[in-house]
Amino acid sequence: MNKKSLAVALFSLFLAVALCSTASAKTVLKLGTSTQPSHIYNLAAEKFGEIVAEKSGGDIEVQVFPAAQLGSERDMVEGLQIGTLEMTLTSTGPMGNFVPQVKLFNLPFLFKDRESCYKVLDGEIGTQISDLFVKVGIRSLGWFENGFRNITNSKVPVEKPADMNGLKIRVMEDDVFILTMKALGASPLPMAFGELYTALEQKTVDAQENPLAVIYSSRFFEVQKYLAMTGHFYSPAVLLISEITWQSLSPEQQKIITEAAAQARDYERELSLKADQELEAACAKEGMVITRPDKAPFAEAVAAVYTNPDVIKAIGGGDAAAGQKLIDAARAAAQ
Ligand code: EAX
Repeated sequence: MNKKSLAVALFSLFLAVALCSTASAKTVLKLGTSTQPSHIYNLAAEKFGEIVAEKSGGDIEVQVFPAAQLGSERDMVEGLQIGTLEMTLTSTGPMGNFVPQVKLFNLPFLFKDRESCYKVLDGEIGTQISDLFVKVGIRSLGWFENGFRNITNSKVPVEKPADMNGLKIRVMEDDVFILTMKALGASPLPMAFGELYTALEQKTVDAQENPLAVIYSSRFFEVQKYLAMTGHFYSPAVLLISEITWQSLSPEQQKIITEAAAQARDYERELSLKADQELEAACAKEGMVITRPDKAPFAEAVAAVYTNPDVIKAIGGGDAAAGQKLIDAARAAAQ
């Protein structure tokens, strides 16, 4: 080996070592979601990543994996618990299986409007509930937004609860959703979101319900003719980090992540509001037939969910009196 090639070899070795050591110094946080890349969760997750990268001077890298590439929402929360995944932005759909008190937010027609959602979620009740997550190995970085959910189906324009009679509808995996759809006369089928498009396409189910931002980004208009603006559930989302990951971070890194999460939450809520303002027209343009039913008969039909003893007990974490107290407090604050 002559001097020049020795120098080149040494330099390459130096570079390789330098690159390796930078790579190992970097903290990589994988963040999974269930929705399509253009959905607001992923736009907010990318924004979160940008803020974190900037604040940490590139020391922390957030890698976003949309479309259930890392598993269903439930799988991802389980991954957080055992430390095989660092972060997820998920609906509260599966969360009641981990922290039953979250079922409170799954109650139909609980919130009057967005303002009342934020008041409850960002206030005492929302904090009290998200503080419980740490006990099951996950940490909440704030309540984000999935949105007010509306019903789509391939069979009938829904104007009143009776129109839902017998409709086979996919719901998220929680008994509060199942009970609500049964009270409306439909036949609910719990299913992970990742299987939904195919189930609608193959007509395993006739119907589903989701916020406009999900309906549009998942192109459900290709397989669903009718959209009823029922707004029956307000669906919060929550940004979660594995407690194992959290404890491995420095206080400075934790601070960066907390601050970036708050900024990304505000950004995402704005995107969600904009989606609600714009996507009804966009769905109509794609050929959906849209109805705007009177919500009162729907709210009346599902009133029994609030008095269901199993639901009340679950919301209280096994204590019916605590559950009732939480429901009353949320209802009072949400109006
Ligand atoms: O979190 O499962 C659902 O219908 C959710 O709304 C969706 O995965 C976004």
